[in-house]
Amino acid sequence: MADKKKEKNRNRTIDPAALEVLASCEGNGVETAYDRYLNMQPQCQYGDTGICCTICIQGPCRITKKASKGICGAAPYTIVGRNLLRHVLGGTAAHCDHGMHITSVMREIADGHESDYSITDSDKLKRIATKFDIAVEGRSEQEILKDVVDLAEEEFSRLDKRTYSKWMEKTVVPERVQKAMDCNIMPNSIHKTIAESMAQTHMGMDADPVNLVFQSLKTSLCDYIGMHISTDLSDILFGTPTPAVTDANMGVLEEKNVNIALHGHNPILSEIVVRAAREMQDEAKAAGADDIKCVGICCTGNEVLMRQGVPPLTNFLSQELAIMTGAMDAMVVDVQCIMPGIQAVAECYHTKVITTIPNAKIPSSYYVDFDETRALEKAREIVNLAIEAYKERDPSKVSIPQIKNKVIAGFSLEAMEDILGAISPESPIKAVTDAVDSGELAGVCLFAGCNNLKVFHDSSHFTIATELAKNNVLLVSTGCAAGTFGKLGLMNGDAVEKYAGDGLKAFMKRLNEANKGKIGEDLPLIFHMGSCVDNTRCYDFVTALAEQWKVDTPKVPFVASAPEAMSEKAVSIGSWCVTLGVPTHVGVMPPIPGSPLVDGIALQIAQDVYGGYFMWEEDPMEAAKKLLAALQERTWKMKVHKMAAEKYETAVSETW
Ligand code: BF8
Ligand code: SF4
Repeated sequence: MADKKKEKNRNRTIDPAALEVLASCEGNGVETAYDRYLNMQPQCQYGDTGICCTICIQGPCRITKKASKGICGAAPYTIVGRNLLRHVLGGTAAHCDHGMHITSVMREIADGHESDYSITDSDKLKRIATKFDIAVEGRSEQEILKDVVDLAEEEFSRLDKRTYSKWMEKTVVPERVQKAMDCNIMPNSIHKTIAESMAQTHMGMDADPVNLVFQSLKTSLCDYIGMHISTDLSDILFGTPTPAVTDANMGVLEEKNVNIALHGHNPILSEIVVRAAREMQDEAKAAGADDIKCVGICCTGNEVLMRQGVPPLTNFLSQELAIMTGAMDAMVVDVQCIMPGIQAVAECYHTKVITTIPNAKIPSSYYVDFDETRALEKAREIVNLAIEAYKERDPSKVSIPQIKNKVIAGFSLEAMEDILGAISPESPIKAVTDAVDSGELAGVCLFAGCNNLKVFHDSSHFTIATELAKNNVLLVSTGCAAGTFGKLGLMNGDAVEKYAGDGLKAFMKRLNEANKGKIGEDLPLIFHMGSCVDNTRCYDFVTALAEQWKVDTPKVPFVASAPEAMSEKAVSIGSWCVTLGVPTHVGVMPPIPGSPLVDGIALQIAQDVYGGYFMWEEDPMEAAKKLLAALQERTWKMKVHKMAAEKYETAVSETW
């Protein structure tokens, strides 16, 4: 239950730049999510615990002492299970829509149509093709690409029930594929599974909570597949990220520049706007500006940070505050996590909100139909709108917090392997497994996920990460969690000195010495692995660790944490993490406890079946303890199993 006292405080953030903007705009009538959260209190407890059903229009049905079932007779476990599956579906559909969009752009290139896009990373294309047994030798790039695109399209559309997802089959350890087959949750394809799940949650369909939870997991595996396709194809199209150095937080805005925020998720739009902005300096100068500055918000910000070194401005919760600096000329958005509230805020300033995608429009915003077949032309149109807006800027409203921190980002798994390979050339990943085996590192933690006003903005991310660093956990991050760490100065070498325990410090020192001069900077405390779809890069890391240790993933001392989870995508990602063997902390209570049965499946039964499980914990210090305990349990068990294997000269036990 939320503490009512803390809900009187509008300034629910620890980001000093966000605090400064909130303070400077106090009382000026501009409303943000921080205000609306207070207006929303108290929030409905039926919805909060998952026992409100609106699946049919006899509803809403709420479970109370008087009404223990919905009008149709649905028990709380059915209502909670069905709502859970609908959440996972929302997340999966969003990621897969993103993946389809990239696939459609690749299809244009593969079919030889004229396009402003082209293949940047031919090596990655060949690596992906080889993974899927697509012939590479003696074939043109175009021929290989055509086969890769055919396969990607099939991953979305296959109806044959005897053929299973190749992207799943080839990117996880075989034991995980077997587990999915044994539990009957191995997807044939994305669209088929989404249709099944939507049908399953219709009124009068599935009432069995276990069946609903298993279908949630099957759907979440489609989320994994769609995300993996997105990452792989984006790398082929725009390049596999390599380390990039820049700054993060509001201080990256330049008063004398045309400032353009790239907000949303898909690099198809943001990459080309960055390109157009770099070509249009003269137009900006003609309007009286020094230059054009692109900055990133949310995951498309992560995409262009990873590949283009574009500075990240802020993360999800503070997106409206970016406009309130008075120095934002355009906020260009594509899909997902774009608060409709940005338009009302923009109307108090000169900022143009530019929507671009047919299924993500905001009333009163500028709409530029981003037709990828005329991508550069459209991007120039967008940049021109920003330049026009710059001329309307009111200097009396400009107030940019002078707060920024150095960020070293761009750590694709390939880039990580390059760095780890400097101390372990034969098998880069062995640098990590050796450090865990020797006790130098306690394990690895992925920080993923959003911001959520139910907890203080950025606070849980910061507290848990620094606590784990102190306890020698190697940290990787994506999404808005990575946004926090960049803004608050945890993604640079100084943070290692400040926060890492002795073991982690020693490990980082070895890495820095072996990689001297490669990046021109010391390696960061937390490795930025990209946007939310790039959580699959992090899971490839888990797979690589499992392969190195020769165990199934539930044995690997790797945990995940979404301290400020908010979106349906966070629910679907968390669900596949658990299915694929990762203990997963969620720092905001999801709408599940209305059914102790479904709650028990998430917390305990999942572990018995899949080896991964959820941990709900809102208190960040407690969460850090639970994550550490999960890592310790795994390192201890692995040691015991290894000793037994050596003694009896056998393979390491498959059980967990
Ligand atoms: O996909 S972390 S708030 S921006 S959902 Fe959204 Fe959450 Fe941010 Fe990226 Ni991911
Ligand atoms: Fe109520 Fe059943 Fe309809 Fe849900 S599906 S709203 S529980 S009648």
